[in-house]
Amino acid sequence: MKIRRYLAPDLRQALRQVREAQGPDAVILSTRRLDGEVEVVAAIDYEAVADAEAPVAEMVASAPQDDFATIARRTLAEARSGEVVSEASGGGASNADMGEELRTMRRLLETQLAALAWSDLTRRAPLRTTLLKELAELGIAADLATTIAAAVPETGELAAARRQVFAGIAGRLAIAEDRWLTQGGVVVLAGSSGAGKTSTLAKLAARWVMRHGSRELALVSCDGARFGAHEQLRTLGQLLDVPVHALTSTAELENVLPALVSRRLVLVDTAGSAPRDMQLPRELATLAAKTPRLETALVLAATTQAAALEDTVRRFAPVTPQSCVLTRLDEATSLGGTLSVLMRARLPLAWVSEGQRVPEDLRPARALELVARAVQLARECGAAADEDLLVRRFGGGVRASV
Ligand SMILES: Nc1nc2c(ncn2[C@@H]2O[C@H](COP(=O)(O)OP(=O)(O)O)[C@@H](O)[C@H]2O)c(=O)[nH]1
Ligand SMILES: [Mg+2]
Repeated sequence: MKIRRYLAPDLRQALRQVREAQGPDAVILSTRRLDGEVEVVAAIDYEAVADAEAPVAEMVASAPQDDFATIARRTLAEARSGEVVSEASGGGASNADMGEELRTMRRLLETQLAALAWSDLTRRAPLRTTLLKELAELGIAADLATTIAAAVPETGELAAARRQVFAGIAGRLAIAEDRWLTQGGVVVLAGSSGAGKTSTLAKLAARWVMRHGSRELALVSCDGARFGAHEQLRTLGQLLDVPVHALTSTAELENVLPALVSRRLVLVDTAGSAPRDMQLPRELATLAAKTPRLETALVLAATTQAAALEDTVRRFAPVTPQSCVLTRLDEATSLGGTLSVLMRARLPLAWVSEGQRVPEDLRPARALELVARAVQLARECGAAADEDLLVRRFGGGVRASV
């Protein structure tokens, strides 16, 4: 075994020296900072090159404790820039091994740094870490939680800080005042299948008739895909004494809408839009460009995973939906993910639906009520964020601000 020590201004240059002097099979035994330089100790075992695969944990453990954070930061910065990895993986199989070792080391260091940063923050800002933990328990996305908690001064009482956090969430939720039932419009309800589009339409239609009578309302079904969808709307139309237009697709809307200009409110039901399917968003975008009165409202179920809700919001972005309706609130076991999607999208929430009864189970959206509901659900479901989760969620974000 031949062991050598290298000194260089940074880790990248030190590693280059190692490779030039001892070849690609050299194993890094330790790294540390010395008087503004990086010292790397490397070894090559000519008899058993296989032994050179020293566990990364040993390499890290051999680094002096006081220099750990500094070395780690630098290593991370360099590894992130891709220089070390790409250099290491530029040669043969052993270089690839070295690249893999560095990547493993980077992951290890990232975890270590996140844990260090989180425990440091817990010591320096206990109130903020308590708030971050509670936000994680609500299910609020890490980036939003970090921003919301950072706006609360560390000096106050926990109860007051909590109120500020709730107000922070509520303030980021855009709420749309009801215009449909007061002024009318051409409202297209869109979203994934089963989200509650037809039920919401029925609830809105029934409320309109109760308030204004049936004369100025028209219903349009563009759901030619789902078996019985047209009949469902026709039955509703008969009950409310309102005309129903059954179309096979939204593309036909353009021909039907001119005949409905005298109707103050036109409610349009659409077929469920599948993940990644852009057909309906495209058709609606084209139609919206030609029909100023037309607005799209996304119907989002609170029981849907945040990623799927985000997909719906992203796909319908070309249509620029004016608002959304949140359904199935009564079935949700956590609301943080859904609220995070709404906060990010800044999509004004007009109504919330919390049951199947027509027309009772529909209420105008209220931001603080939703936050209170999210808190209540987290309490009822015993949501708990353990230390590992908090480190993973916030260690990285906190590190950037340390
Ligand atoms: N529990 C509950 N069920 C709902 C809610 N909204 C709709 N549903 C039910 O969900 C199912 C699908 O609703 P539907 O309106 O047909 O969805 P669509 O495919 O988007 O038109 C129906 O059985 C509805 O009664 C709600 O807020 N809460
Ligand atoms: Mg439907």
